[in-house]
Amino acid sequence: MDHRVLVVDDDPMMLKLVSRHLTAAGYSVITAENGVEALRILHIDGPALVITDYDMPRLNGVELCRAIRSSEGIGVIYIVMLTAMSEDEHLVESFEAGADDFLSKPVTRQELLARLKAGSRIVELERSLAERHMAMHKANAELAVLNNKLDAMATTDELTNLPNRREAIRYLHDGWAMSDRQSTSLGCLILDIDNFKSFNDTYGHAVGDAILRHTAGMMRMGLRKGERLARLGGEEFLLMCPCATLDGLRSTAERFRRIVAESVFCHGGSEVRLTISIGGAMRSVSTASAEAMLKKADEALYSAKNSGRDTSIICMGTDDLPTCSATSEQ
Ligand code: GH3
Ligand code: MG
Ligand code: MG
Repeated sequence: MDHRVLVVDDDPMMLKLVSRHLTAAGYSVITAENGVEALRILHIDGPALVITDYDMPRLNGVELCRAIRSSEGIGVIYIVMLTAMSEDEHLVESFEAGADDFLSKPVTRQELLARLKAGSRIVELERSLAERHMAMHKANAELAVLNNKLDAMATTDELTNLPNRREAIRYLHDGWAMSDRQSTSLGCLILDIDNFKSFNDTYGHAVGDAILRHTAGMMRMGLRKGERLARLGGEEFLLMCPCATLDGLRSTAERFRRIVAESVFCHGGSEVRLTISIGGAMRSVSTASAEAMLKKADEALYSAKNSGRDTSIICMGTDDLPTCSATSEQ
């Protein structure tokens, strides 16, 4: 408990009297002869208990109260106004200015100590409330950080750091909804590493994981504005291309196919060549839903695999697969 008291009075006799009572009761007393001096003391780790005279030159008691209450640098302060005048208007003025209590002159020892004791209790309460408030504030901030981490964990694929399957499906629906809202075109691509199983079989699962990370990283670097990439699962990725034209989607698919084909994955001192096959679909008037568009892309991917891999096939939603466009540079 803080046992320091600041006594402010321009009357040296009064300062002496109050200080004597307080010192005898175990308080440590600091004195100031006017409000300006009191403010200076309060700004540098001053006491939380202040007894101030009402009538003082320069800054009077009421002005001192206002200055304390409007100062951000001063913490919890309990102010007792010392006044020779007990007219209601002075009391009201003091309380409105921020005084917590008042004492009428002549001051008796018992009343002075009783009022200060009550003040100390309130200071302690206010301080513990402020501490609790701070602790709650800190806990809330920590919770917000944790929630952000949880959100990221729920939407991120651990292996590749790309958005996960749940996010992929959200991207698909978001894209669909935006295309509805803005009457814009929409395309999507499924990108699948060729013969990935054989890498697992040849080099082991850990190297397979590294290949997945490498491929995801390469594709991420190749992203352009508006394109959204996510891992659908296994060695399959989804790329959403809002506002794409059929030609645009074709060239996007080729861009990604080349990015992977031209990338170098090194293992055991040698270079491992990787390729991907890509199936794509454009939303058309006959595409019933986002899922139907994804299914079309998957069918196109199946065709790409059947036509020898390292290739991309894109189809319009209305097209049957045989008329889809296939592009590759084999
Ligand atoms: P295709 O060219 O037809 O796509 O053949 P593929 O071998 O790439 O495809 P397939 O579906 O036959 O095999 C995919 C393999 O990917 C099987 C599965 O064990 C492996 N796989 C799926 N997820 C992971 C993973 O997170 N890490 C590793 N290392 N392997 C994975
Ligand atoms: Mg594959
Ligand atoms: Mg696959």
